[in-house]
Amino acid sequence: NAITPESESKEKDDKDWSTEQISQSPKKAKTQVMKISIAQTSHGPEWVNNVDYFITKWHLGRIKSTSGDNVCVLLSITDDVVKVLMEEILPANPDVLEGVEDLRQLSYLNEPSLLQNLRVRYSQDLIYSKAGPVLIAVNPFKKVQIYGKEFLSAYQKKSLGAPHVYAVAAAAYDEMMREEKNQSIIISGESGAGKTETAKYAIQYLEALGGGSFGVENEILKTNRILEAFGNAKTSRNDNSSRFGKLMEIHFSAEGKICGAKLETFLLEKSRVAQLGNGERSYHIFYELCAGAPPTLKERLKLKAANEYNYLNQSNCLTIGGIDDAQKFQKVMEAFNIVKIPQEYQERAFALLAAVLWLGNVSFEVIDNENHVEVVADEAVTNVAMLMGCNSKELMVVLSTCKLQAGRDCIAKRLTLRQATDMRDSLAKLIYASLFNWLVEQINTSLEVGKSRTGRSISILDIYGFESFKNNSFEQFCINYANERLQQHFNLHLFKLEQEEYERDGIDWKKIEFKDNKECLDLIEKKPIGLVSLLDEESNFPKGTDTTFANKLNQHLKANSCFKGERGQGFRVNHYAGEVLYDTKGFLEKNRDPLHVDLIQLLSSCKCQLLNLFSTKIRHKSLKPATFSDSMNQSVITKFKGQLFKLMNKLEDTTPHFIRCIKPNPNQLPGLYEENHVLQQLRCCGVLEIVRISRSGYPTRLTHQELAVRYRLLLLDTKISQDPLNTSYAILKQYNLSTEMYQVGYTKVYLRTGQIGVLDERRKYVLRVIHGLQKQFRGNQS
Ligand code: AD9
Ligand code: MG
Repeated sequence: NAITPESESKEKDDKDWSTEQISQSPKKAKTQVMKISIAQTSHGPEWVNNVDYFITKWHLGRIKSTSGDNVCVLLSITDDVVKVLMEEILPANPDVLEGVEDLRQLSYLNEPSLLQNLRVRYSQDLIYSKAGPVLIAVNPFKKVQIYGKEFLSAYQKKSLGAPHVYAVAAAAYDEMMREEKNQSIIISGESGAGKTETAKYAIQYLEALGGGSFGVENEILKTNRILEAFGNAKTSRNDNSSRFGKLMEIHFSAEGKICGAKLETFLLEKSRVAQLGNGERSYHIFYELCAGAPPTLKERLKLKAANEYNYLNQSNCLTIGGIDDAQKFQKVMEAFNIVKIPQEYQERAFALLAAVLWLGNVSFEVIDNENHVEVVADEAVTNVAMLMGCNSKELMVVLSTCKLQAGRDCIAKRLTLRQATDMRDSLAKLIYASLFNWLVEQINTSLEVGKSRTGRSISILDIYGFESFKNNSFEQFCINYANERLQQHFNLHLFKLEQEEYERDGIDWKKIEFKDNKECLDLIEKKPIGLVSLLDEESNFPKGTDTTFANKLNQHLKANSCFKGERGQGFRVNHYAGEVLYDTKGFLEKNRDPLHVDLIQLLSSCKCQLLNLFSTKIRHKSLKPATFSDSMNQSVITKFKGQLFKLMNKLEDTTPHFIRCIKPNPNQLPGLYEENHVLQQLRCCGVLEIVRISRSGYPTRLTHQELAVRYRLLLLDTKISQDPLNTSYAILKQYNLSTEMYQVGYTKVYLRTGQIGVLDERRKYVLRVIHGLQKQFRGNQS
């Protein structure tokens, strides 16, 4: 169903074909047979929720004849001849370019050609490819024998050069040592595309380089077990989905040995603690604890099976195929020891997890006809109080009332069922998020051993990729905003690299234009009239609602071409990766993320040191003077924006290496390459952008040596010196390639799209003639 890999072996026609004439002079094509791709558009299943997304199927074929705008094409798979419009066909690449390592080697950089090239490689388990400076990793969803000791050492010794995440890590390391400049490896891609796995392989490479006397080099990967247990969950898209972003900064000594590391995390999805989509799970650690805690610990924590807890059993999904939660729990305990979390604190952490689970079972009883409630005094609330180390009466009061200041007096007002449930869930989320942050601190303390005096580091960023669902809320907005920022970084860097290469090789390089995403970033960030500012303004406004927010956007942002207002509560943003329709429902509340003073007070009154610590931290932040830039009074989006700015500043001081992970099918299955699924991601993660940049320049680059070796046989004038540069010149001249079509640099020849096809066609022709002559010669001899 794609431009099928029909190659020489299946050729129905002996005639030579050219890929070039098709775009240059269709009329000449009448007598030629060509390899082309035809698009067939039809409505497809709604795997991506863009309103009118079309599935395009590409077929490989050859042009039989042309008449006016029409072309008759012989389809390679079916042998059918179809009549299509000239504009519906695209040239395919010559077979010599099938499955190339770097997509930019392709003469024709159209979408079907890229898809075809990646498909050919994927079918041979070549999951890594390059698009110029960017590594593309297509998730194999199975074990591929390309990792481990042998490969690590081959990439260290440079005896293997094929695209690989190890090669990226090696390049980053070498450049850091050579240039004494910090490096970053920026990994992106949609959920389940393989970012976290790829990040682990990059760390594995760096760890294998060894450490000094610090011993941290063996710890970094192991801390991942803690992070994944507490920060990953099964979602509909990935059984091990990271619900936070992370930046791992690895420090090196002057000798190039690992001497420490620092972890930074972004925006953990708190809502998952209390609310699950059907078929999804909460954070792994809850199930692991229930399944794997030793009996004595279970007894102390009053722990039951996972299905007894409302927070876990609401989604009809308690286990993950092929995963043994109990065994995983052992691994987490080991990792806790590696990070040197004292036994006593480990148990406190587990007690808090149990408290969160029991909180979900706390229930309320309506006591009047205004829906006011009282907490039901059962085993759940008693256990929560015991595990948190507080008085259960006090806990019940906090969960069912709120204190109001009336003049000098403080009065308690009963909560409604809805309010009380929210209060209970807020407490669970607060405890869990604080625990997560505390663990990150513990990991950092443990990894920080030998703070690098050299300041040399490699940072690995594993952050959520662009998201576009049927329903897009505040979370998607934050994620896409982060991606928009990263995309800008990516664009700037890529263009700089391109230009540098041309300049280095001494060729004339008029600045190519490129579409940046400044307008979209302005739409989001501009002060005082941007999405973030308007959201904050409305969140601070007591009477603000999601609808008034939507109206405000409509009123103020109309002029920006990346914005489209919608009726009701929606709005559209034209992101670099496509248009996303957001629903403002819940935006204000999620952005305010109110912290209840009563809950913080409760935490500080508990007999649990961890909870006291959490409350101190929160208070410490909130007691700072309420300046505009103060972090506690900041909304979630403003905090996130600040974090992003810090991240971008850090990344800007590094040499970036980009990895784009691609998910070949939505079902997490091995061996299944769904073209449209891949295409959408190539568009989203900017691979097409790289290709577009290349297209506006000179996509084919051959060293003079390469050109000479392959095409010398075409030279009519055999007296030309053997020097590769002279040979290059002579070949280009002989074929009268217009000077606009190529440039000759110090080391390479740069060709415009399609030119290599012209040369290759000639080469084939000459080879055939030689072959014929040889045959004739042999015939004459015998
Ligand atoms: V999410 O945005 O955190 O939901 P990721 O991180 O992009 O997502 P992840 O790395 O978790 O995806 O990969 C998903 C699954 O794909 C893994 O659990 C593996 O089963 C599988 N995977 C990914 N990369 C590889 C690989 N190089 N080799 C084998 C892989 N399997
Ligand atoms: Mg992940």
